[in-house]
Amino acid sequence: MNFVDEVEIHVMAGDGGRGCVSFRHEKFVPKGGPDGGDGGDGGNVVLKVNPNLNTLSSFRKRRIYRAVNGAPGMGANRHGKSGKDLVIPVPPGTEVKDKDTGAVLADLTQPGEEWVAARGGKGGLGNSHFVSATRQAPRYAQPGLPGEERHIVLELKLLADVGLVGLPNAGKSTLLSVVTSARPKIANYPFTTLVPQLGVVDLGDDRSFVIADIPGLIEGAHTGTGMGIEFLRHIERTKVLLFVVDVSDEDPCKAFLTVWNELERFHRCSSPLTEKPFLIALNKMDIPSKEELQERLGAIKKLPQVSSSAANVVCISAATHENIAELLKTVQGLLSEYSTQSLDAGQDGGQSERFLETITVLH
Ligand SMILES: Nc1nc2c(ncn2[C@@H]2O[C@H](COP(=O)(O)OP(=O)(O)OP(=O)(O)O)[C@@H](O)[C@H]2O)c(=O)[nH]1
Ligand SMILES: [Mg+2]
Repeated sequence: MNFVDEVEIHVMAGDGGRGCVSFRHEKFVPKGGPDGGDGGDGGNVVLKVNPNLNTLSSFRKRRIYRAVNGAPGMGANRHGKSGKDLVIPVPPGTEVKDKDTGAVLADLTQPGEEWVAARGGKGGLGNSHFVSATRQAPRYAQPGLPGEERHIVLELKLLADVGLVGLPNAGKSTLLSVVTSARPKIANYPFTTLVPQLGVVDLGDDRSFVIADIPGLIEGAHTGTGMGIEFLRHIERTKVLLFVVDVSDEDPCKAFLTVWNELERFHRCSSPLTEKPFLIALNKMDIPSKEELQERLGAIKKLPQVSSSAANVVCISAATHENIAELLKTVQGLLSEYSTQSLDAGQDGGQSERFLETITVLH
């Protein structure tokens, strides 16, 4: 998937058309009254959510967006035509920021949702508006106002239900490729995944969920080490986190805690990522001996982060597919729990609707 997650564009609304200076020309009336029409308003630049889009890649080809100017007013009190709005389609989950201040201007999530990025200038009034007792023949009309223009940054946050997190080389992409039709790059070296990937897990009976695979995290990722933690924004809105830990590693607890600590340091979210419901997949169970596996599984379960939240730990092998079906069932269970809870609390915020939209896109 050609995935572009951040683009900068320049939006320019249309200028208002100028008002007209004109006088009635009637037979036998040498000096008719003023009849200059108003200028038309400039067109707005509008961003509109199109649920059939899932990338910002179209913005690579075009950076400048200009709406049409309003037409000038004309004689006989005819108003100028208003400029047409320029409507730019964006995918659901697009956050808009001011390029200069970094302030978040809009968060566009619902299909059909619209946001005016630059407002068109008002058209000027024609001279017929400026008649007064002392001035019967005004030779003045207003100019149109200039349209707004600004540089904005569009940032796409993937809308996935489950976010895969783990150290590089843990097997996240392999797992994604096994449970979805996504074909991410897989290789036996760290940082194979450079851009986030999405995939749909189809459980049949109309049950499915979306998984996001992001680049691996390492210690110090929050300071920019490795690929950094910028990619975590793509899992900010997932309902559940799935930690993928390489159980062939002698110390899988350390691997888990490294990732956990980095997630705790990601402060962009309203609530810490570590407060999300999570589960752990101990991957590569085909490599260690049975005893090693039991010992490592026990150690992980005893970690306070895991025991206090009663999180599920499942041993799997993405390579041999062992226990993959069980893992998916557990994930689905956790997601259903989440949905019931958030529906009770009224916090779903249309997420399930959006998630369905995403699925239709990806199939
Ligand atoms: N033996 C074994 N090897 C596995 C298993 N899962 C993944 N691998 C191998 O582990 C290596 C890393 O797999 P990836 O899926 O690329 O790992 P990743 O977590 O996506 O890595 P990054 O993208 O770098 O973060 C590859 O050589 C895989 O073939 C498994 O269950 N058993
Ligand atoms: Mg990967």
